Amino acid sequence: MPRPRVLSGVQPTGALHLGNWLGAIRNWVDLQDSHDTYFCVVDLHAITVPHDPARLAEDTLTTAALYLACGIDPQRATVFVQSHVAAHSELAWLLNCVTPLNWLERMIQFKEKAIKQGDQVSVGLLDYPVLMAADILLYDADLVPVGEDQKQHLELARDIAQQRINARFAPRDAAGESIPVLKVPEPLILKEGARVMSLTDGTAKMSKSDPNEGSRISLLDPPELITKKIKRAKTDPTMGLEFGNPERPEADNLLGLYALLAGKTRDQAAQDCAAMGWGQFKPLLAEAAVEALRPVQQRYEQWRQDSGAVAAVLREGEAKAAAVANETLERVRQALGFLPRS
Ligand code: AQP
Repeated sequence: MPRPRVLSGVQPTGALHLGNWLGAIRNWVDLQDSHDTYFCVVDLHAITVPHDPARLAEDTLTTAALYLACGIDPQRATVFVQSHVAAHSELAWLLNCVTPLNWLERMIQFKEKAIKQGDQVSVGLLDYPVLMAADILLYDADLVPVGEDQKQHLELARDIAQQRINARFAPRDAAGESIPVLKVPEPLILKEGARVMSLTDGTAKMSKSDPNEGSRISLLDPPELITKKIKRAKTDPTMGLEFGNPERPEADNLLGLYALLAGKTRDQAAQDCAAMGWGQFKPLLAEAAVEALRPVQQRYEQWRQDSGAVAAVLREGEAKAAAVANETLERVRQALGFLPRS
């Protein structure tokens, strides 16, 4: 039996942080043995918001190196850069032409990000979910790991595949049965969906694009900076750390982070910290963060010391990814009736 195929990616929109690690990459590492895994750095997505061309290439390389440092193994997973496989852009265009505009206009992430950008909002931002659908559908992915924020986009990818491509364009076999052009992927809901919140506002997601650097711990922050950010993290006047108190989002977030970073169960962490004041808890959290990130940072340095090592992984990944993606693209081109390429 072939292993179920999984595809996921992170945008190189800045330094990867604890949310990207604990909410996404850490889970990918666990999938590598049981699934056929494809992990890409989604650089085409990164330009759907204003970006700095002087940083894009370096951020792309850093993001790929961090995948490897976090434990993604190029022997077991295909690691590549989205824009290196041209089929992503091409399939996105083909899917654009069959996707109703109002499906995109109701996407929550578009509405949220568009508000922040006012009249500067690009067509690319509106089109983000179609590009994401192309990413997933090109690889015949069975499963896509999704957090709460991406569920709506995966649903859209399923609708495009099923209703707009397969239902309209699938060829028929000799018996008259339709042969699906695209595989319809399922969401992979991970058991421990870690949602890491900002250090400066326990109700907002930790995010690369938050202009306040102190709101996040980046995976490459040195120990002193981690300690300083945690020392300055927002707190409340109550003694004792606890989960689930809606009046105390910061306590909930930082205690959750502590459990994940120290490798404790949530019950154990809650028990250990129930009577602690913030002054006692914060150094403990800082130490757990520094220790959890130490091996990641060491492996990152090793990968970056050899200047061609990450690029070599990406070249190999590109070749493997392109072979799969081009086959799918060709199926879609044929189904839509294009003149075959020579
Ligand atoms: N705070 C978070 N907690 C848990 N998971 C998170 N992810 C991001 N932030 C958190 C997960 O990381 C993966 C990749 O994210 P992305 O870079 O594609 O886009 P994003 O979700 O928009 O991440 P950011 O950091 O907030 O980036 P910007 O600021 O550029 O928009 C996804 O699986 C996501 O769930």
